Amino acid sequence: MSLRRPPKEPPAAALHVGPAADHAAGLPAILSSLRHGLREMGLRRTVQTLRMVNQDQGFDCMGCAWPDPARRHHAEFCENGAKAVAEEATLLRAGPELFAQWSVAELAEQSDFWLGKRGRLTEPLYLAPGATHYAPVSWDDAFGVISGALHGLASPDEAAFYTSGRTSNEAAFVYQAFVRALGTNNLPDCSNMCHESSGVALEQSIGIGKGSVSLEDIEMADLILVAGQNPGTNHPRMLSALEAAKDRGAKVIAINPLREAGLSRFDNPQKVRGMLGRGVEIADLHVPVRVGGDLALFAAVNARLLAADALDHDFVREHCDGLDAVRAAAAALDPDAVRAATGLDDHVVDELTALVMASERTVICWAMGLTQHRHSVATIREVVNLLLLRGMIGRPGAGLCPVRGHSNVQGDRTMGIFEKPRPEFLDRLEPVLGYPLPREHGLDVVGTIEALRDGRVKVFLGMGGNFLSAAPDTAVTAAALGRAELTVHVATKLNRSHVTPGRAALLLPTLGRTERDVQAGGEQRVTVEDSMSAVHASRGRLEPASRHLRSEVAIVCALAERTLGARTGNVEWAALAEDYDRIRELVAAGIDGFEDFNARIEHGFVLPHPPRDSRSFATPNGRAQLIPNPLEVLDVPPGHLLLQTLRSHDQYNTTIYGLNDRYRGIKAGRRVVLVHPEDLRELGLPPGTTVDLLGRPDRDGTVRRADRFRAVAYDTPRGCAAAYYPETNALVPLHSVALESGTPTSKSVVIRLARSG
Ligand SMILES: Nc1nc2c(c(=O)[nH]1)N[C@H]1C(S)=C(S)[C@@H](COP(=O)(O)OP(=O)(O)OC[C@H]3O[C@@H](n4cnc5c(=O)[nH]c(N)nc54)[C@H](O)[C@@H]3O)O[C@H]1N2
Ligand SMILES: Nc1nc2c(c(=O)[nH]1)N[C@H]1C(S)=C(S)[C@@H](COP(=O)(O)OP(=O)(O)OC[C@H]3O[C@@H](n4cnc5c(=O)[nH]c(N)nc54)[C@H](O)[C@@H]3O)O[C@H]1N2
Ligand SMILES: [Mo]
Repeated sequence: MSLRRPPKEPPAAALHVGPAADHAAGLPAILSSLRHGLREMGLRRTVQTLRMVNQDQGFDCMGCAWPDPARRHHAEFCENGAKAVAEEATLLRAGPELFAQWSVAELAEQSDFWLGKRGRLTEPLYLAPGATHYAPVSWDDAFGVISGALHGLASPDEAAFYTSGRTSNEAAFVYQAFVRALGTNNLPDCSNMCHESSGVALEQSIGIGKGSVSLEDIEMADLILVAGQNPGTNHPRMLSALEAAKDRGAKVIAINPLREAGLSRFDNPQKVRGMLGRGVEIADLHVPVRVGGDLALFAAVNARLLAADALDHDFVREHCDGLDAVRAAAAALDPDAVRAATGLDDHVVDELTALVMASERTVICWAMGLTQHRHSVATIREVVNLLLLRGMIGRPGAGLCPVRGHSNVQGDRTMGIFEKPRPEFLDRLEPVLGYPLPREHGLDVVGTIEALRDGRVKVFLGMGGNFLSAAPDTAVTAAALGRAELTVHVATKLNRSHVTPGRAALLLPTLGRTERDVQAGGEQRVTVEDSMSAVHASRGRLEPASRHLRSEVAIVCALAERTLGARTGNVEWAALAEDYDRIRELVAAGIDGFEDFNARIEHGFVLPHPPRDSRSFATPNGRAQLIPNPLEVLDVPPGHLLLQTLRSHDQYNTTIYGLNDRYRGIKAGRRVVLVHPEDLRELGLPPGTTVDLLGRPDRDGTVRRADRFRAVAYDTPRGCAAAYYPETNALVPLHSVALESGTPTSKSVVIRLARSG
């Protein structure tokens, strides 16, 4: 294949819109993942790799953070995981020839899809100040460049260290230890854009920022609410758990502006009836809430529970504060405001409430549809209020289930990847590391972009991820990164952040989770924590994509040694990289819940969760908090729509696998905007019209825009629209963040449509 001529993406005219599917998985899912695997890896490697996903001696799937069932199917099969694995285990290589031929400016003109399809990075690369092309550099020189830049800063707070959620516990632990040894808490991470709102709300309400259920709880529940989540695409293995619950008689309610395929019917590819395409109906009730209407919806359900006195009085008396305040807020709730915010008829809310009242074991699952709005923290507190009023925390078959995205995003937080570490966390860790840890809060993702833009941060290091494309306000973020003196990315594959460099840039290739990690002390394992706080080992088996690759742990330790010297406090950096057991010893001594870490990874273990384990709450007064939340109705001016930016079936965050969204009937293109047919009619835009998406002007008159989208008539509530991330990130204003959590409001962007010129 000639590197000069990229395979052209299909022209806009190829885009095809068919009917949306009413079910997920089944045979098409298997065929799709096999096709993807074969194209990237060939037959032998496909079979070899897929056999090791989530098996006892294999690697942890990077597809999502949904836990593994104790009894595994022969292949714990999921299209999502198979594609994520193929993406990493691909035989394609982005070697130095590619970077010799293509300038950074030329690479930047290519699509995300094209960049990712170049294959695995093979050697460290350096873009010197003023250079046009990345060129190979030795690891040693690369570390020299970074340590030189860090030493040149007036303060360690002029550097920021991003983490994406694939980083293992071991790498995350040494990374935060290094960053804090430098003297800063500038540790932004993908969580800031993801489940931060969940963490903030849960900390306030129940004293711990994690979910309170196990997989068994899901299977034992009699009622499961799935709010703001599209498991058929993003957590396909969750459908098996929902199916198991349904087999035992549970009811499932989907709360979602869209009627997502996996929730309406699921053909379990592990079962014959699923293979033949006669799956089970998953959702018993679909609640088509307006975008951003969940706060009002949950408040309205809670008001009905209070009015009917359908409370677990013993639980509330023994464990909760705030009943009177919540009662007063419920009494003051304005039914018209609820109707305006939710777009729902009262009888739908009544039906939902009746199901909640009839349930003895309720689980609520949620994801980005709840966390990426201005009032997300309040929304999630209202979700918690519901379960507290009903006594559904710390009861088998019941509880809170924020479904995480990246496979170790929860573990990274546990290891201390957090710009606002709790003092108790630092107090416990400090004597173990043996050097002082900074206390002042650091920058989150949005804070980092602002600081780069204003010249307050000069060195940016990304441990994985694709900071530019994942972040809001693409043009602003690109310009901000461009002002940095040095940008460094530790990565497996090429992406847009790498071709939007600072004045100088380094690209450091690393091992993926599928690959063998051999250090001086022998072959290494790493560990990860899933969405339900279970920690287990992961061991790669494939030969690394190139002999130059280093593990994330090895990269951090070598950089720390180069920058700080061989030893900092009690930490000997090189020794940690030789044998990861030594890292786990530090974790065992310094972080709660990891006693005997090395001994226990063999079989895995579940971290303590006081509300789940003993109905105890580590809030300031030891009680769970019922918190009243004033209603917010988003203001959408006439002629405007409320846009949510979501994932297609053929992408993993900013990595685009393909251009189809099978379940939603979209083929061969991603620049589509889904709008209610009546709204299109009122706007005078027949389906199929090419439109530009325009944001509301800023005070200085700036209008954010994303051009040339196909308008598609779709079953979504009136006044709402949907389009894919990351193409639409340019529309999300940097300053538009969730109250208290700072999460960009990627699920509620006010836009208008204009016919493209
Ligand atoms: N294949 C695949 N798997 C993934 C990922 C991926 O990109 N691809 N990403 C991973 C990551 S990091 C994450 S965080 C998760 C994300 O998993 P999801 O949260 O399922 O991802 P989104 O596509 O953002 O979908 C949000 C869902 O919320 C709904 N929604 C939008 N706005 C609202 C609202 O206001 N209220 C309600 N009730 N619903 C709303 C949308 O219609 C959509 O169904 O998936 C993880 N798994
Ligand atoms: N508009 C809008 N924006 C969003 C969202 C949204 O719903 N709408 N969702 C947000 C969410 S939930 C999230 S989590 C973020 C995601 O933000 P990120 O986590 O930053 O983005 P990813 O696309 O997951 O990162 C992919 C890159 O990670 C690198 N990579 C893959 N595997 C490894 C590995 O093992 N090690 C290393 N070092 N690198 C690796 C590859 O180079 C790949 O290109 O985006 C957020 N942005
Ligand atoms: Mo995420």
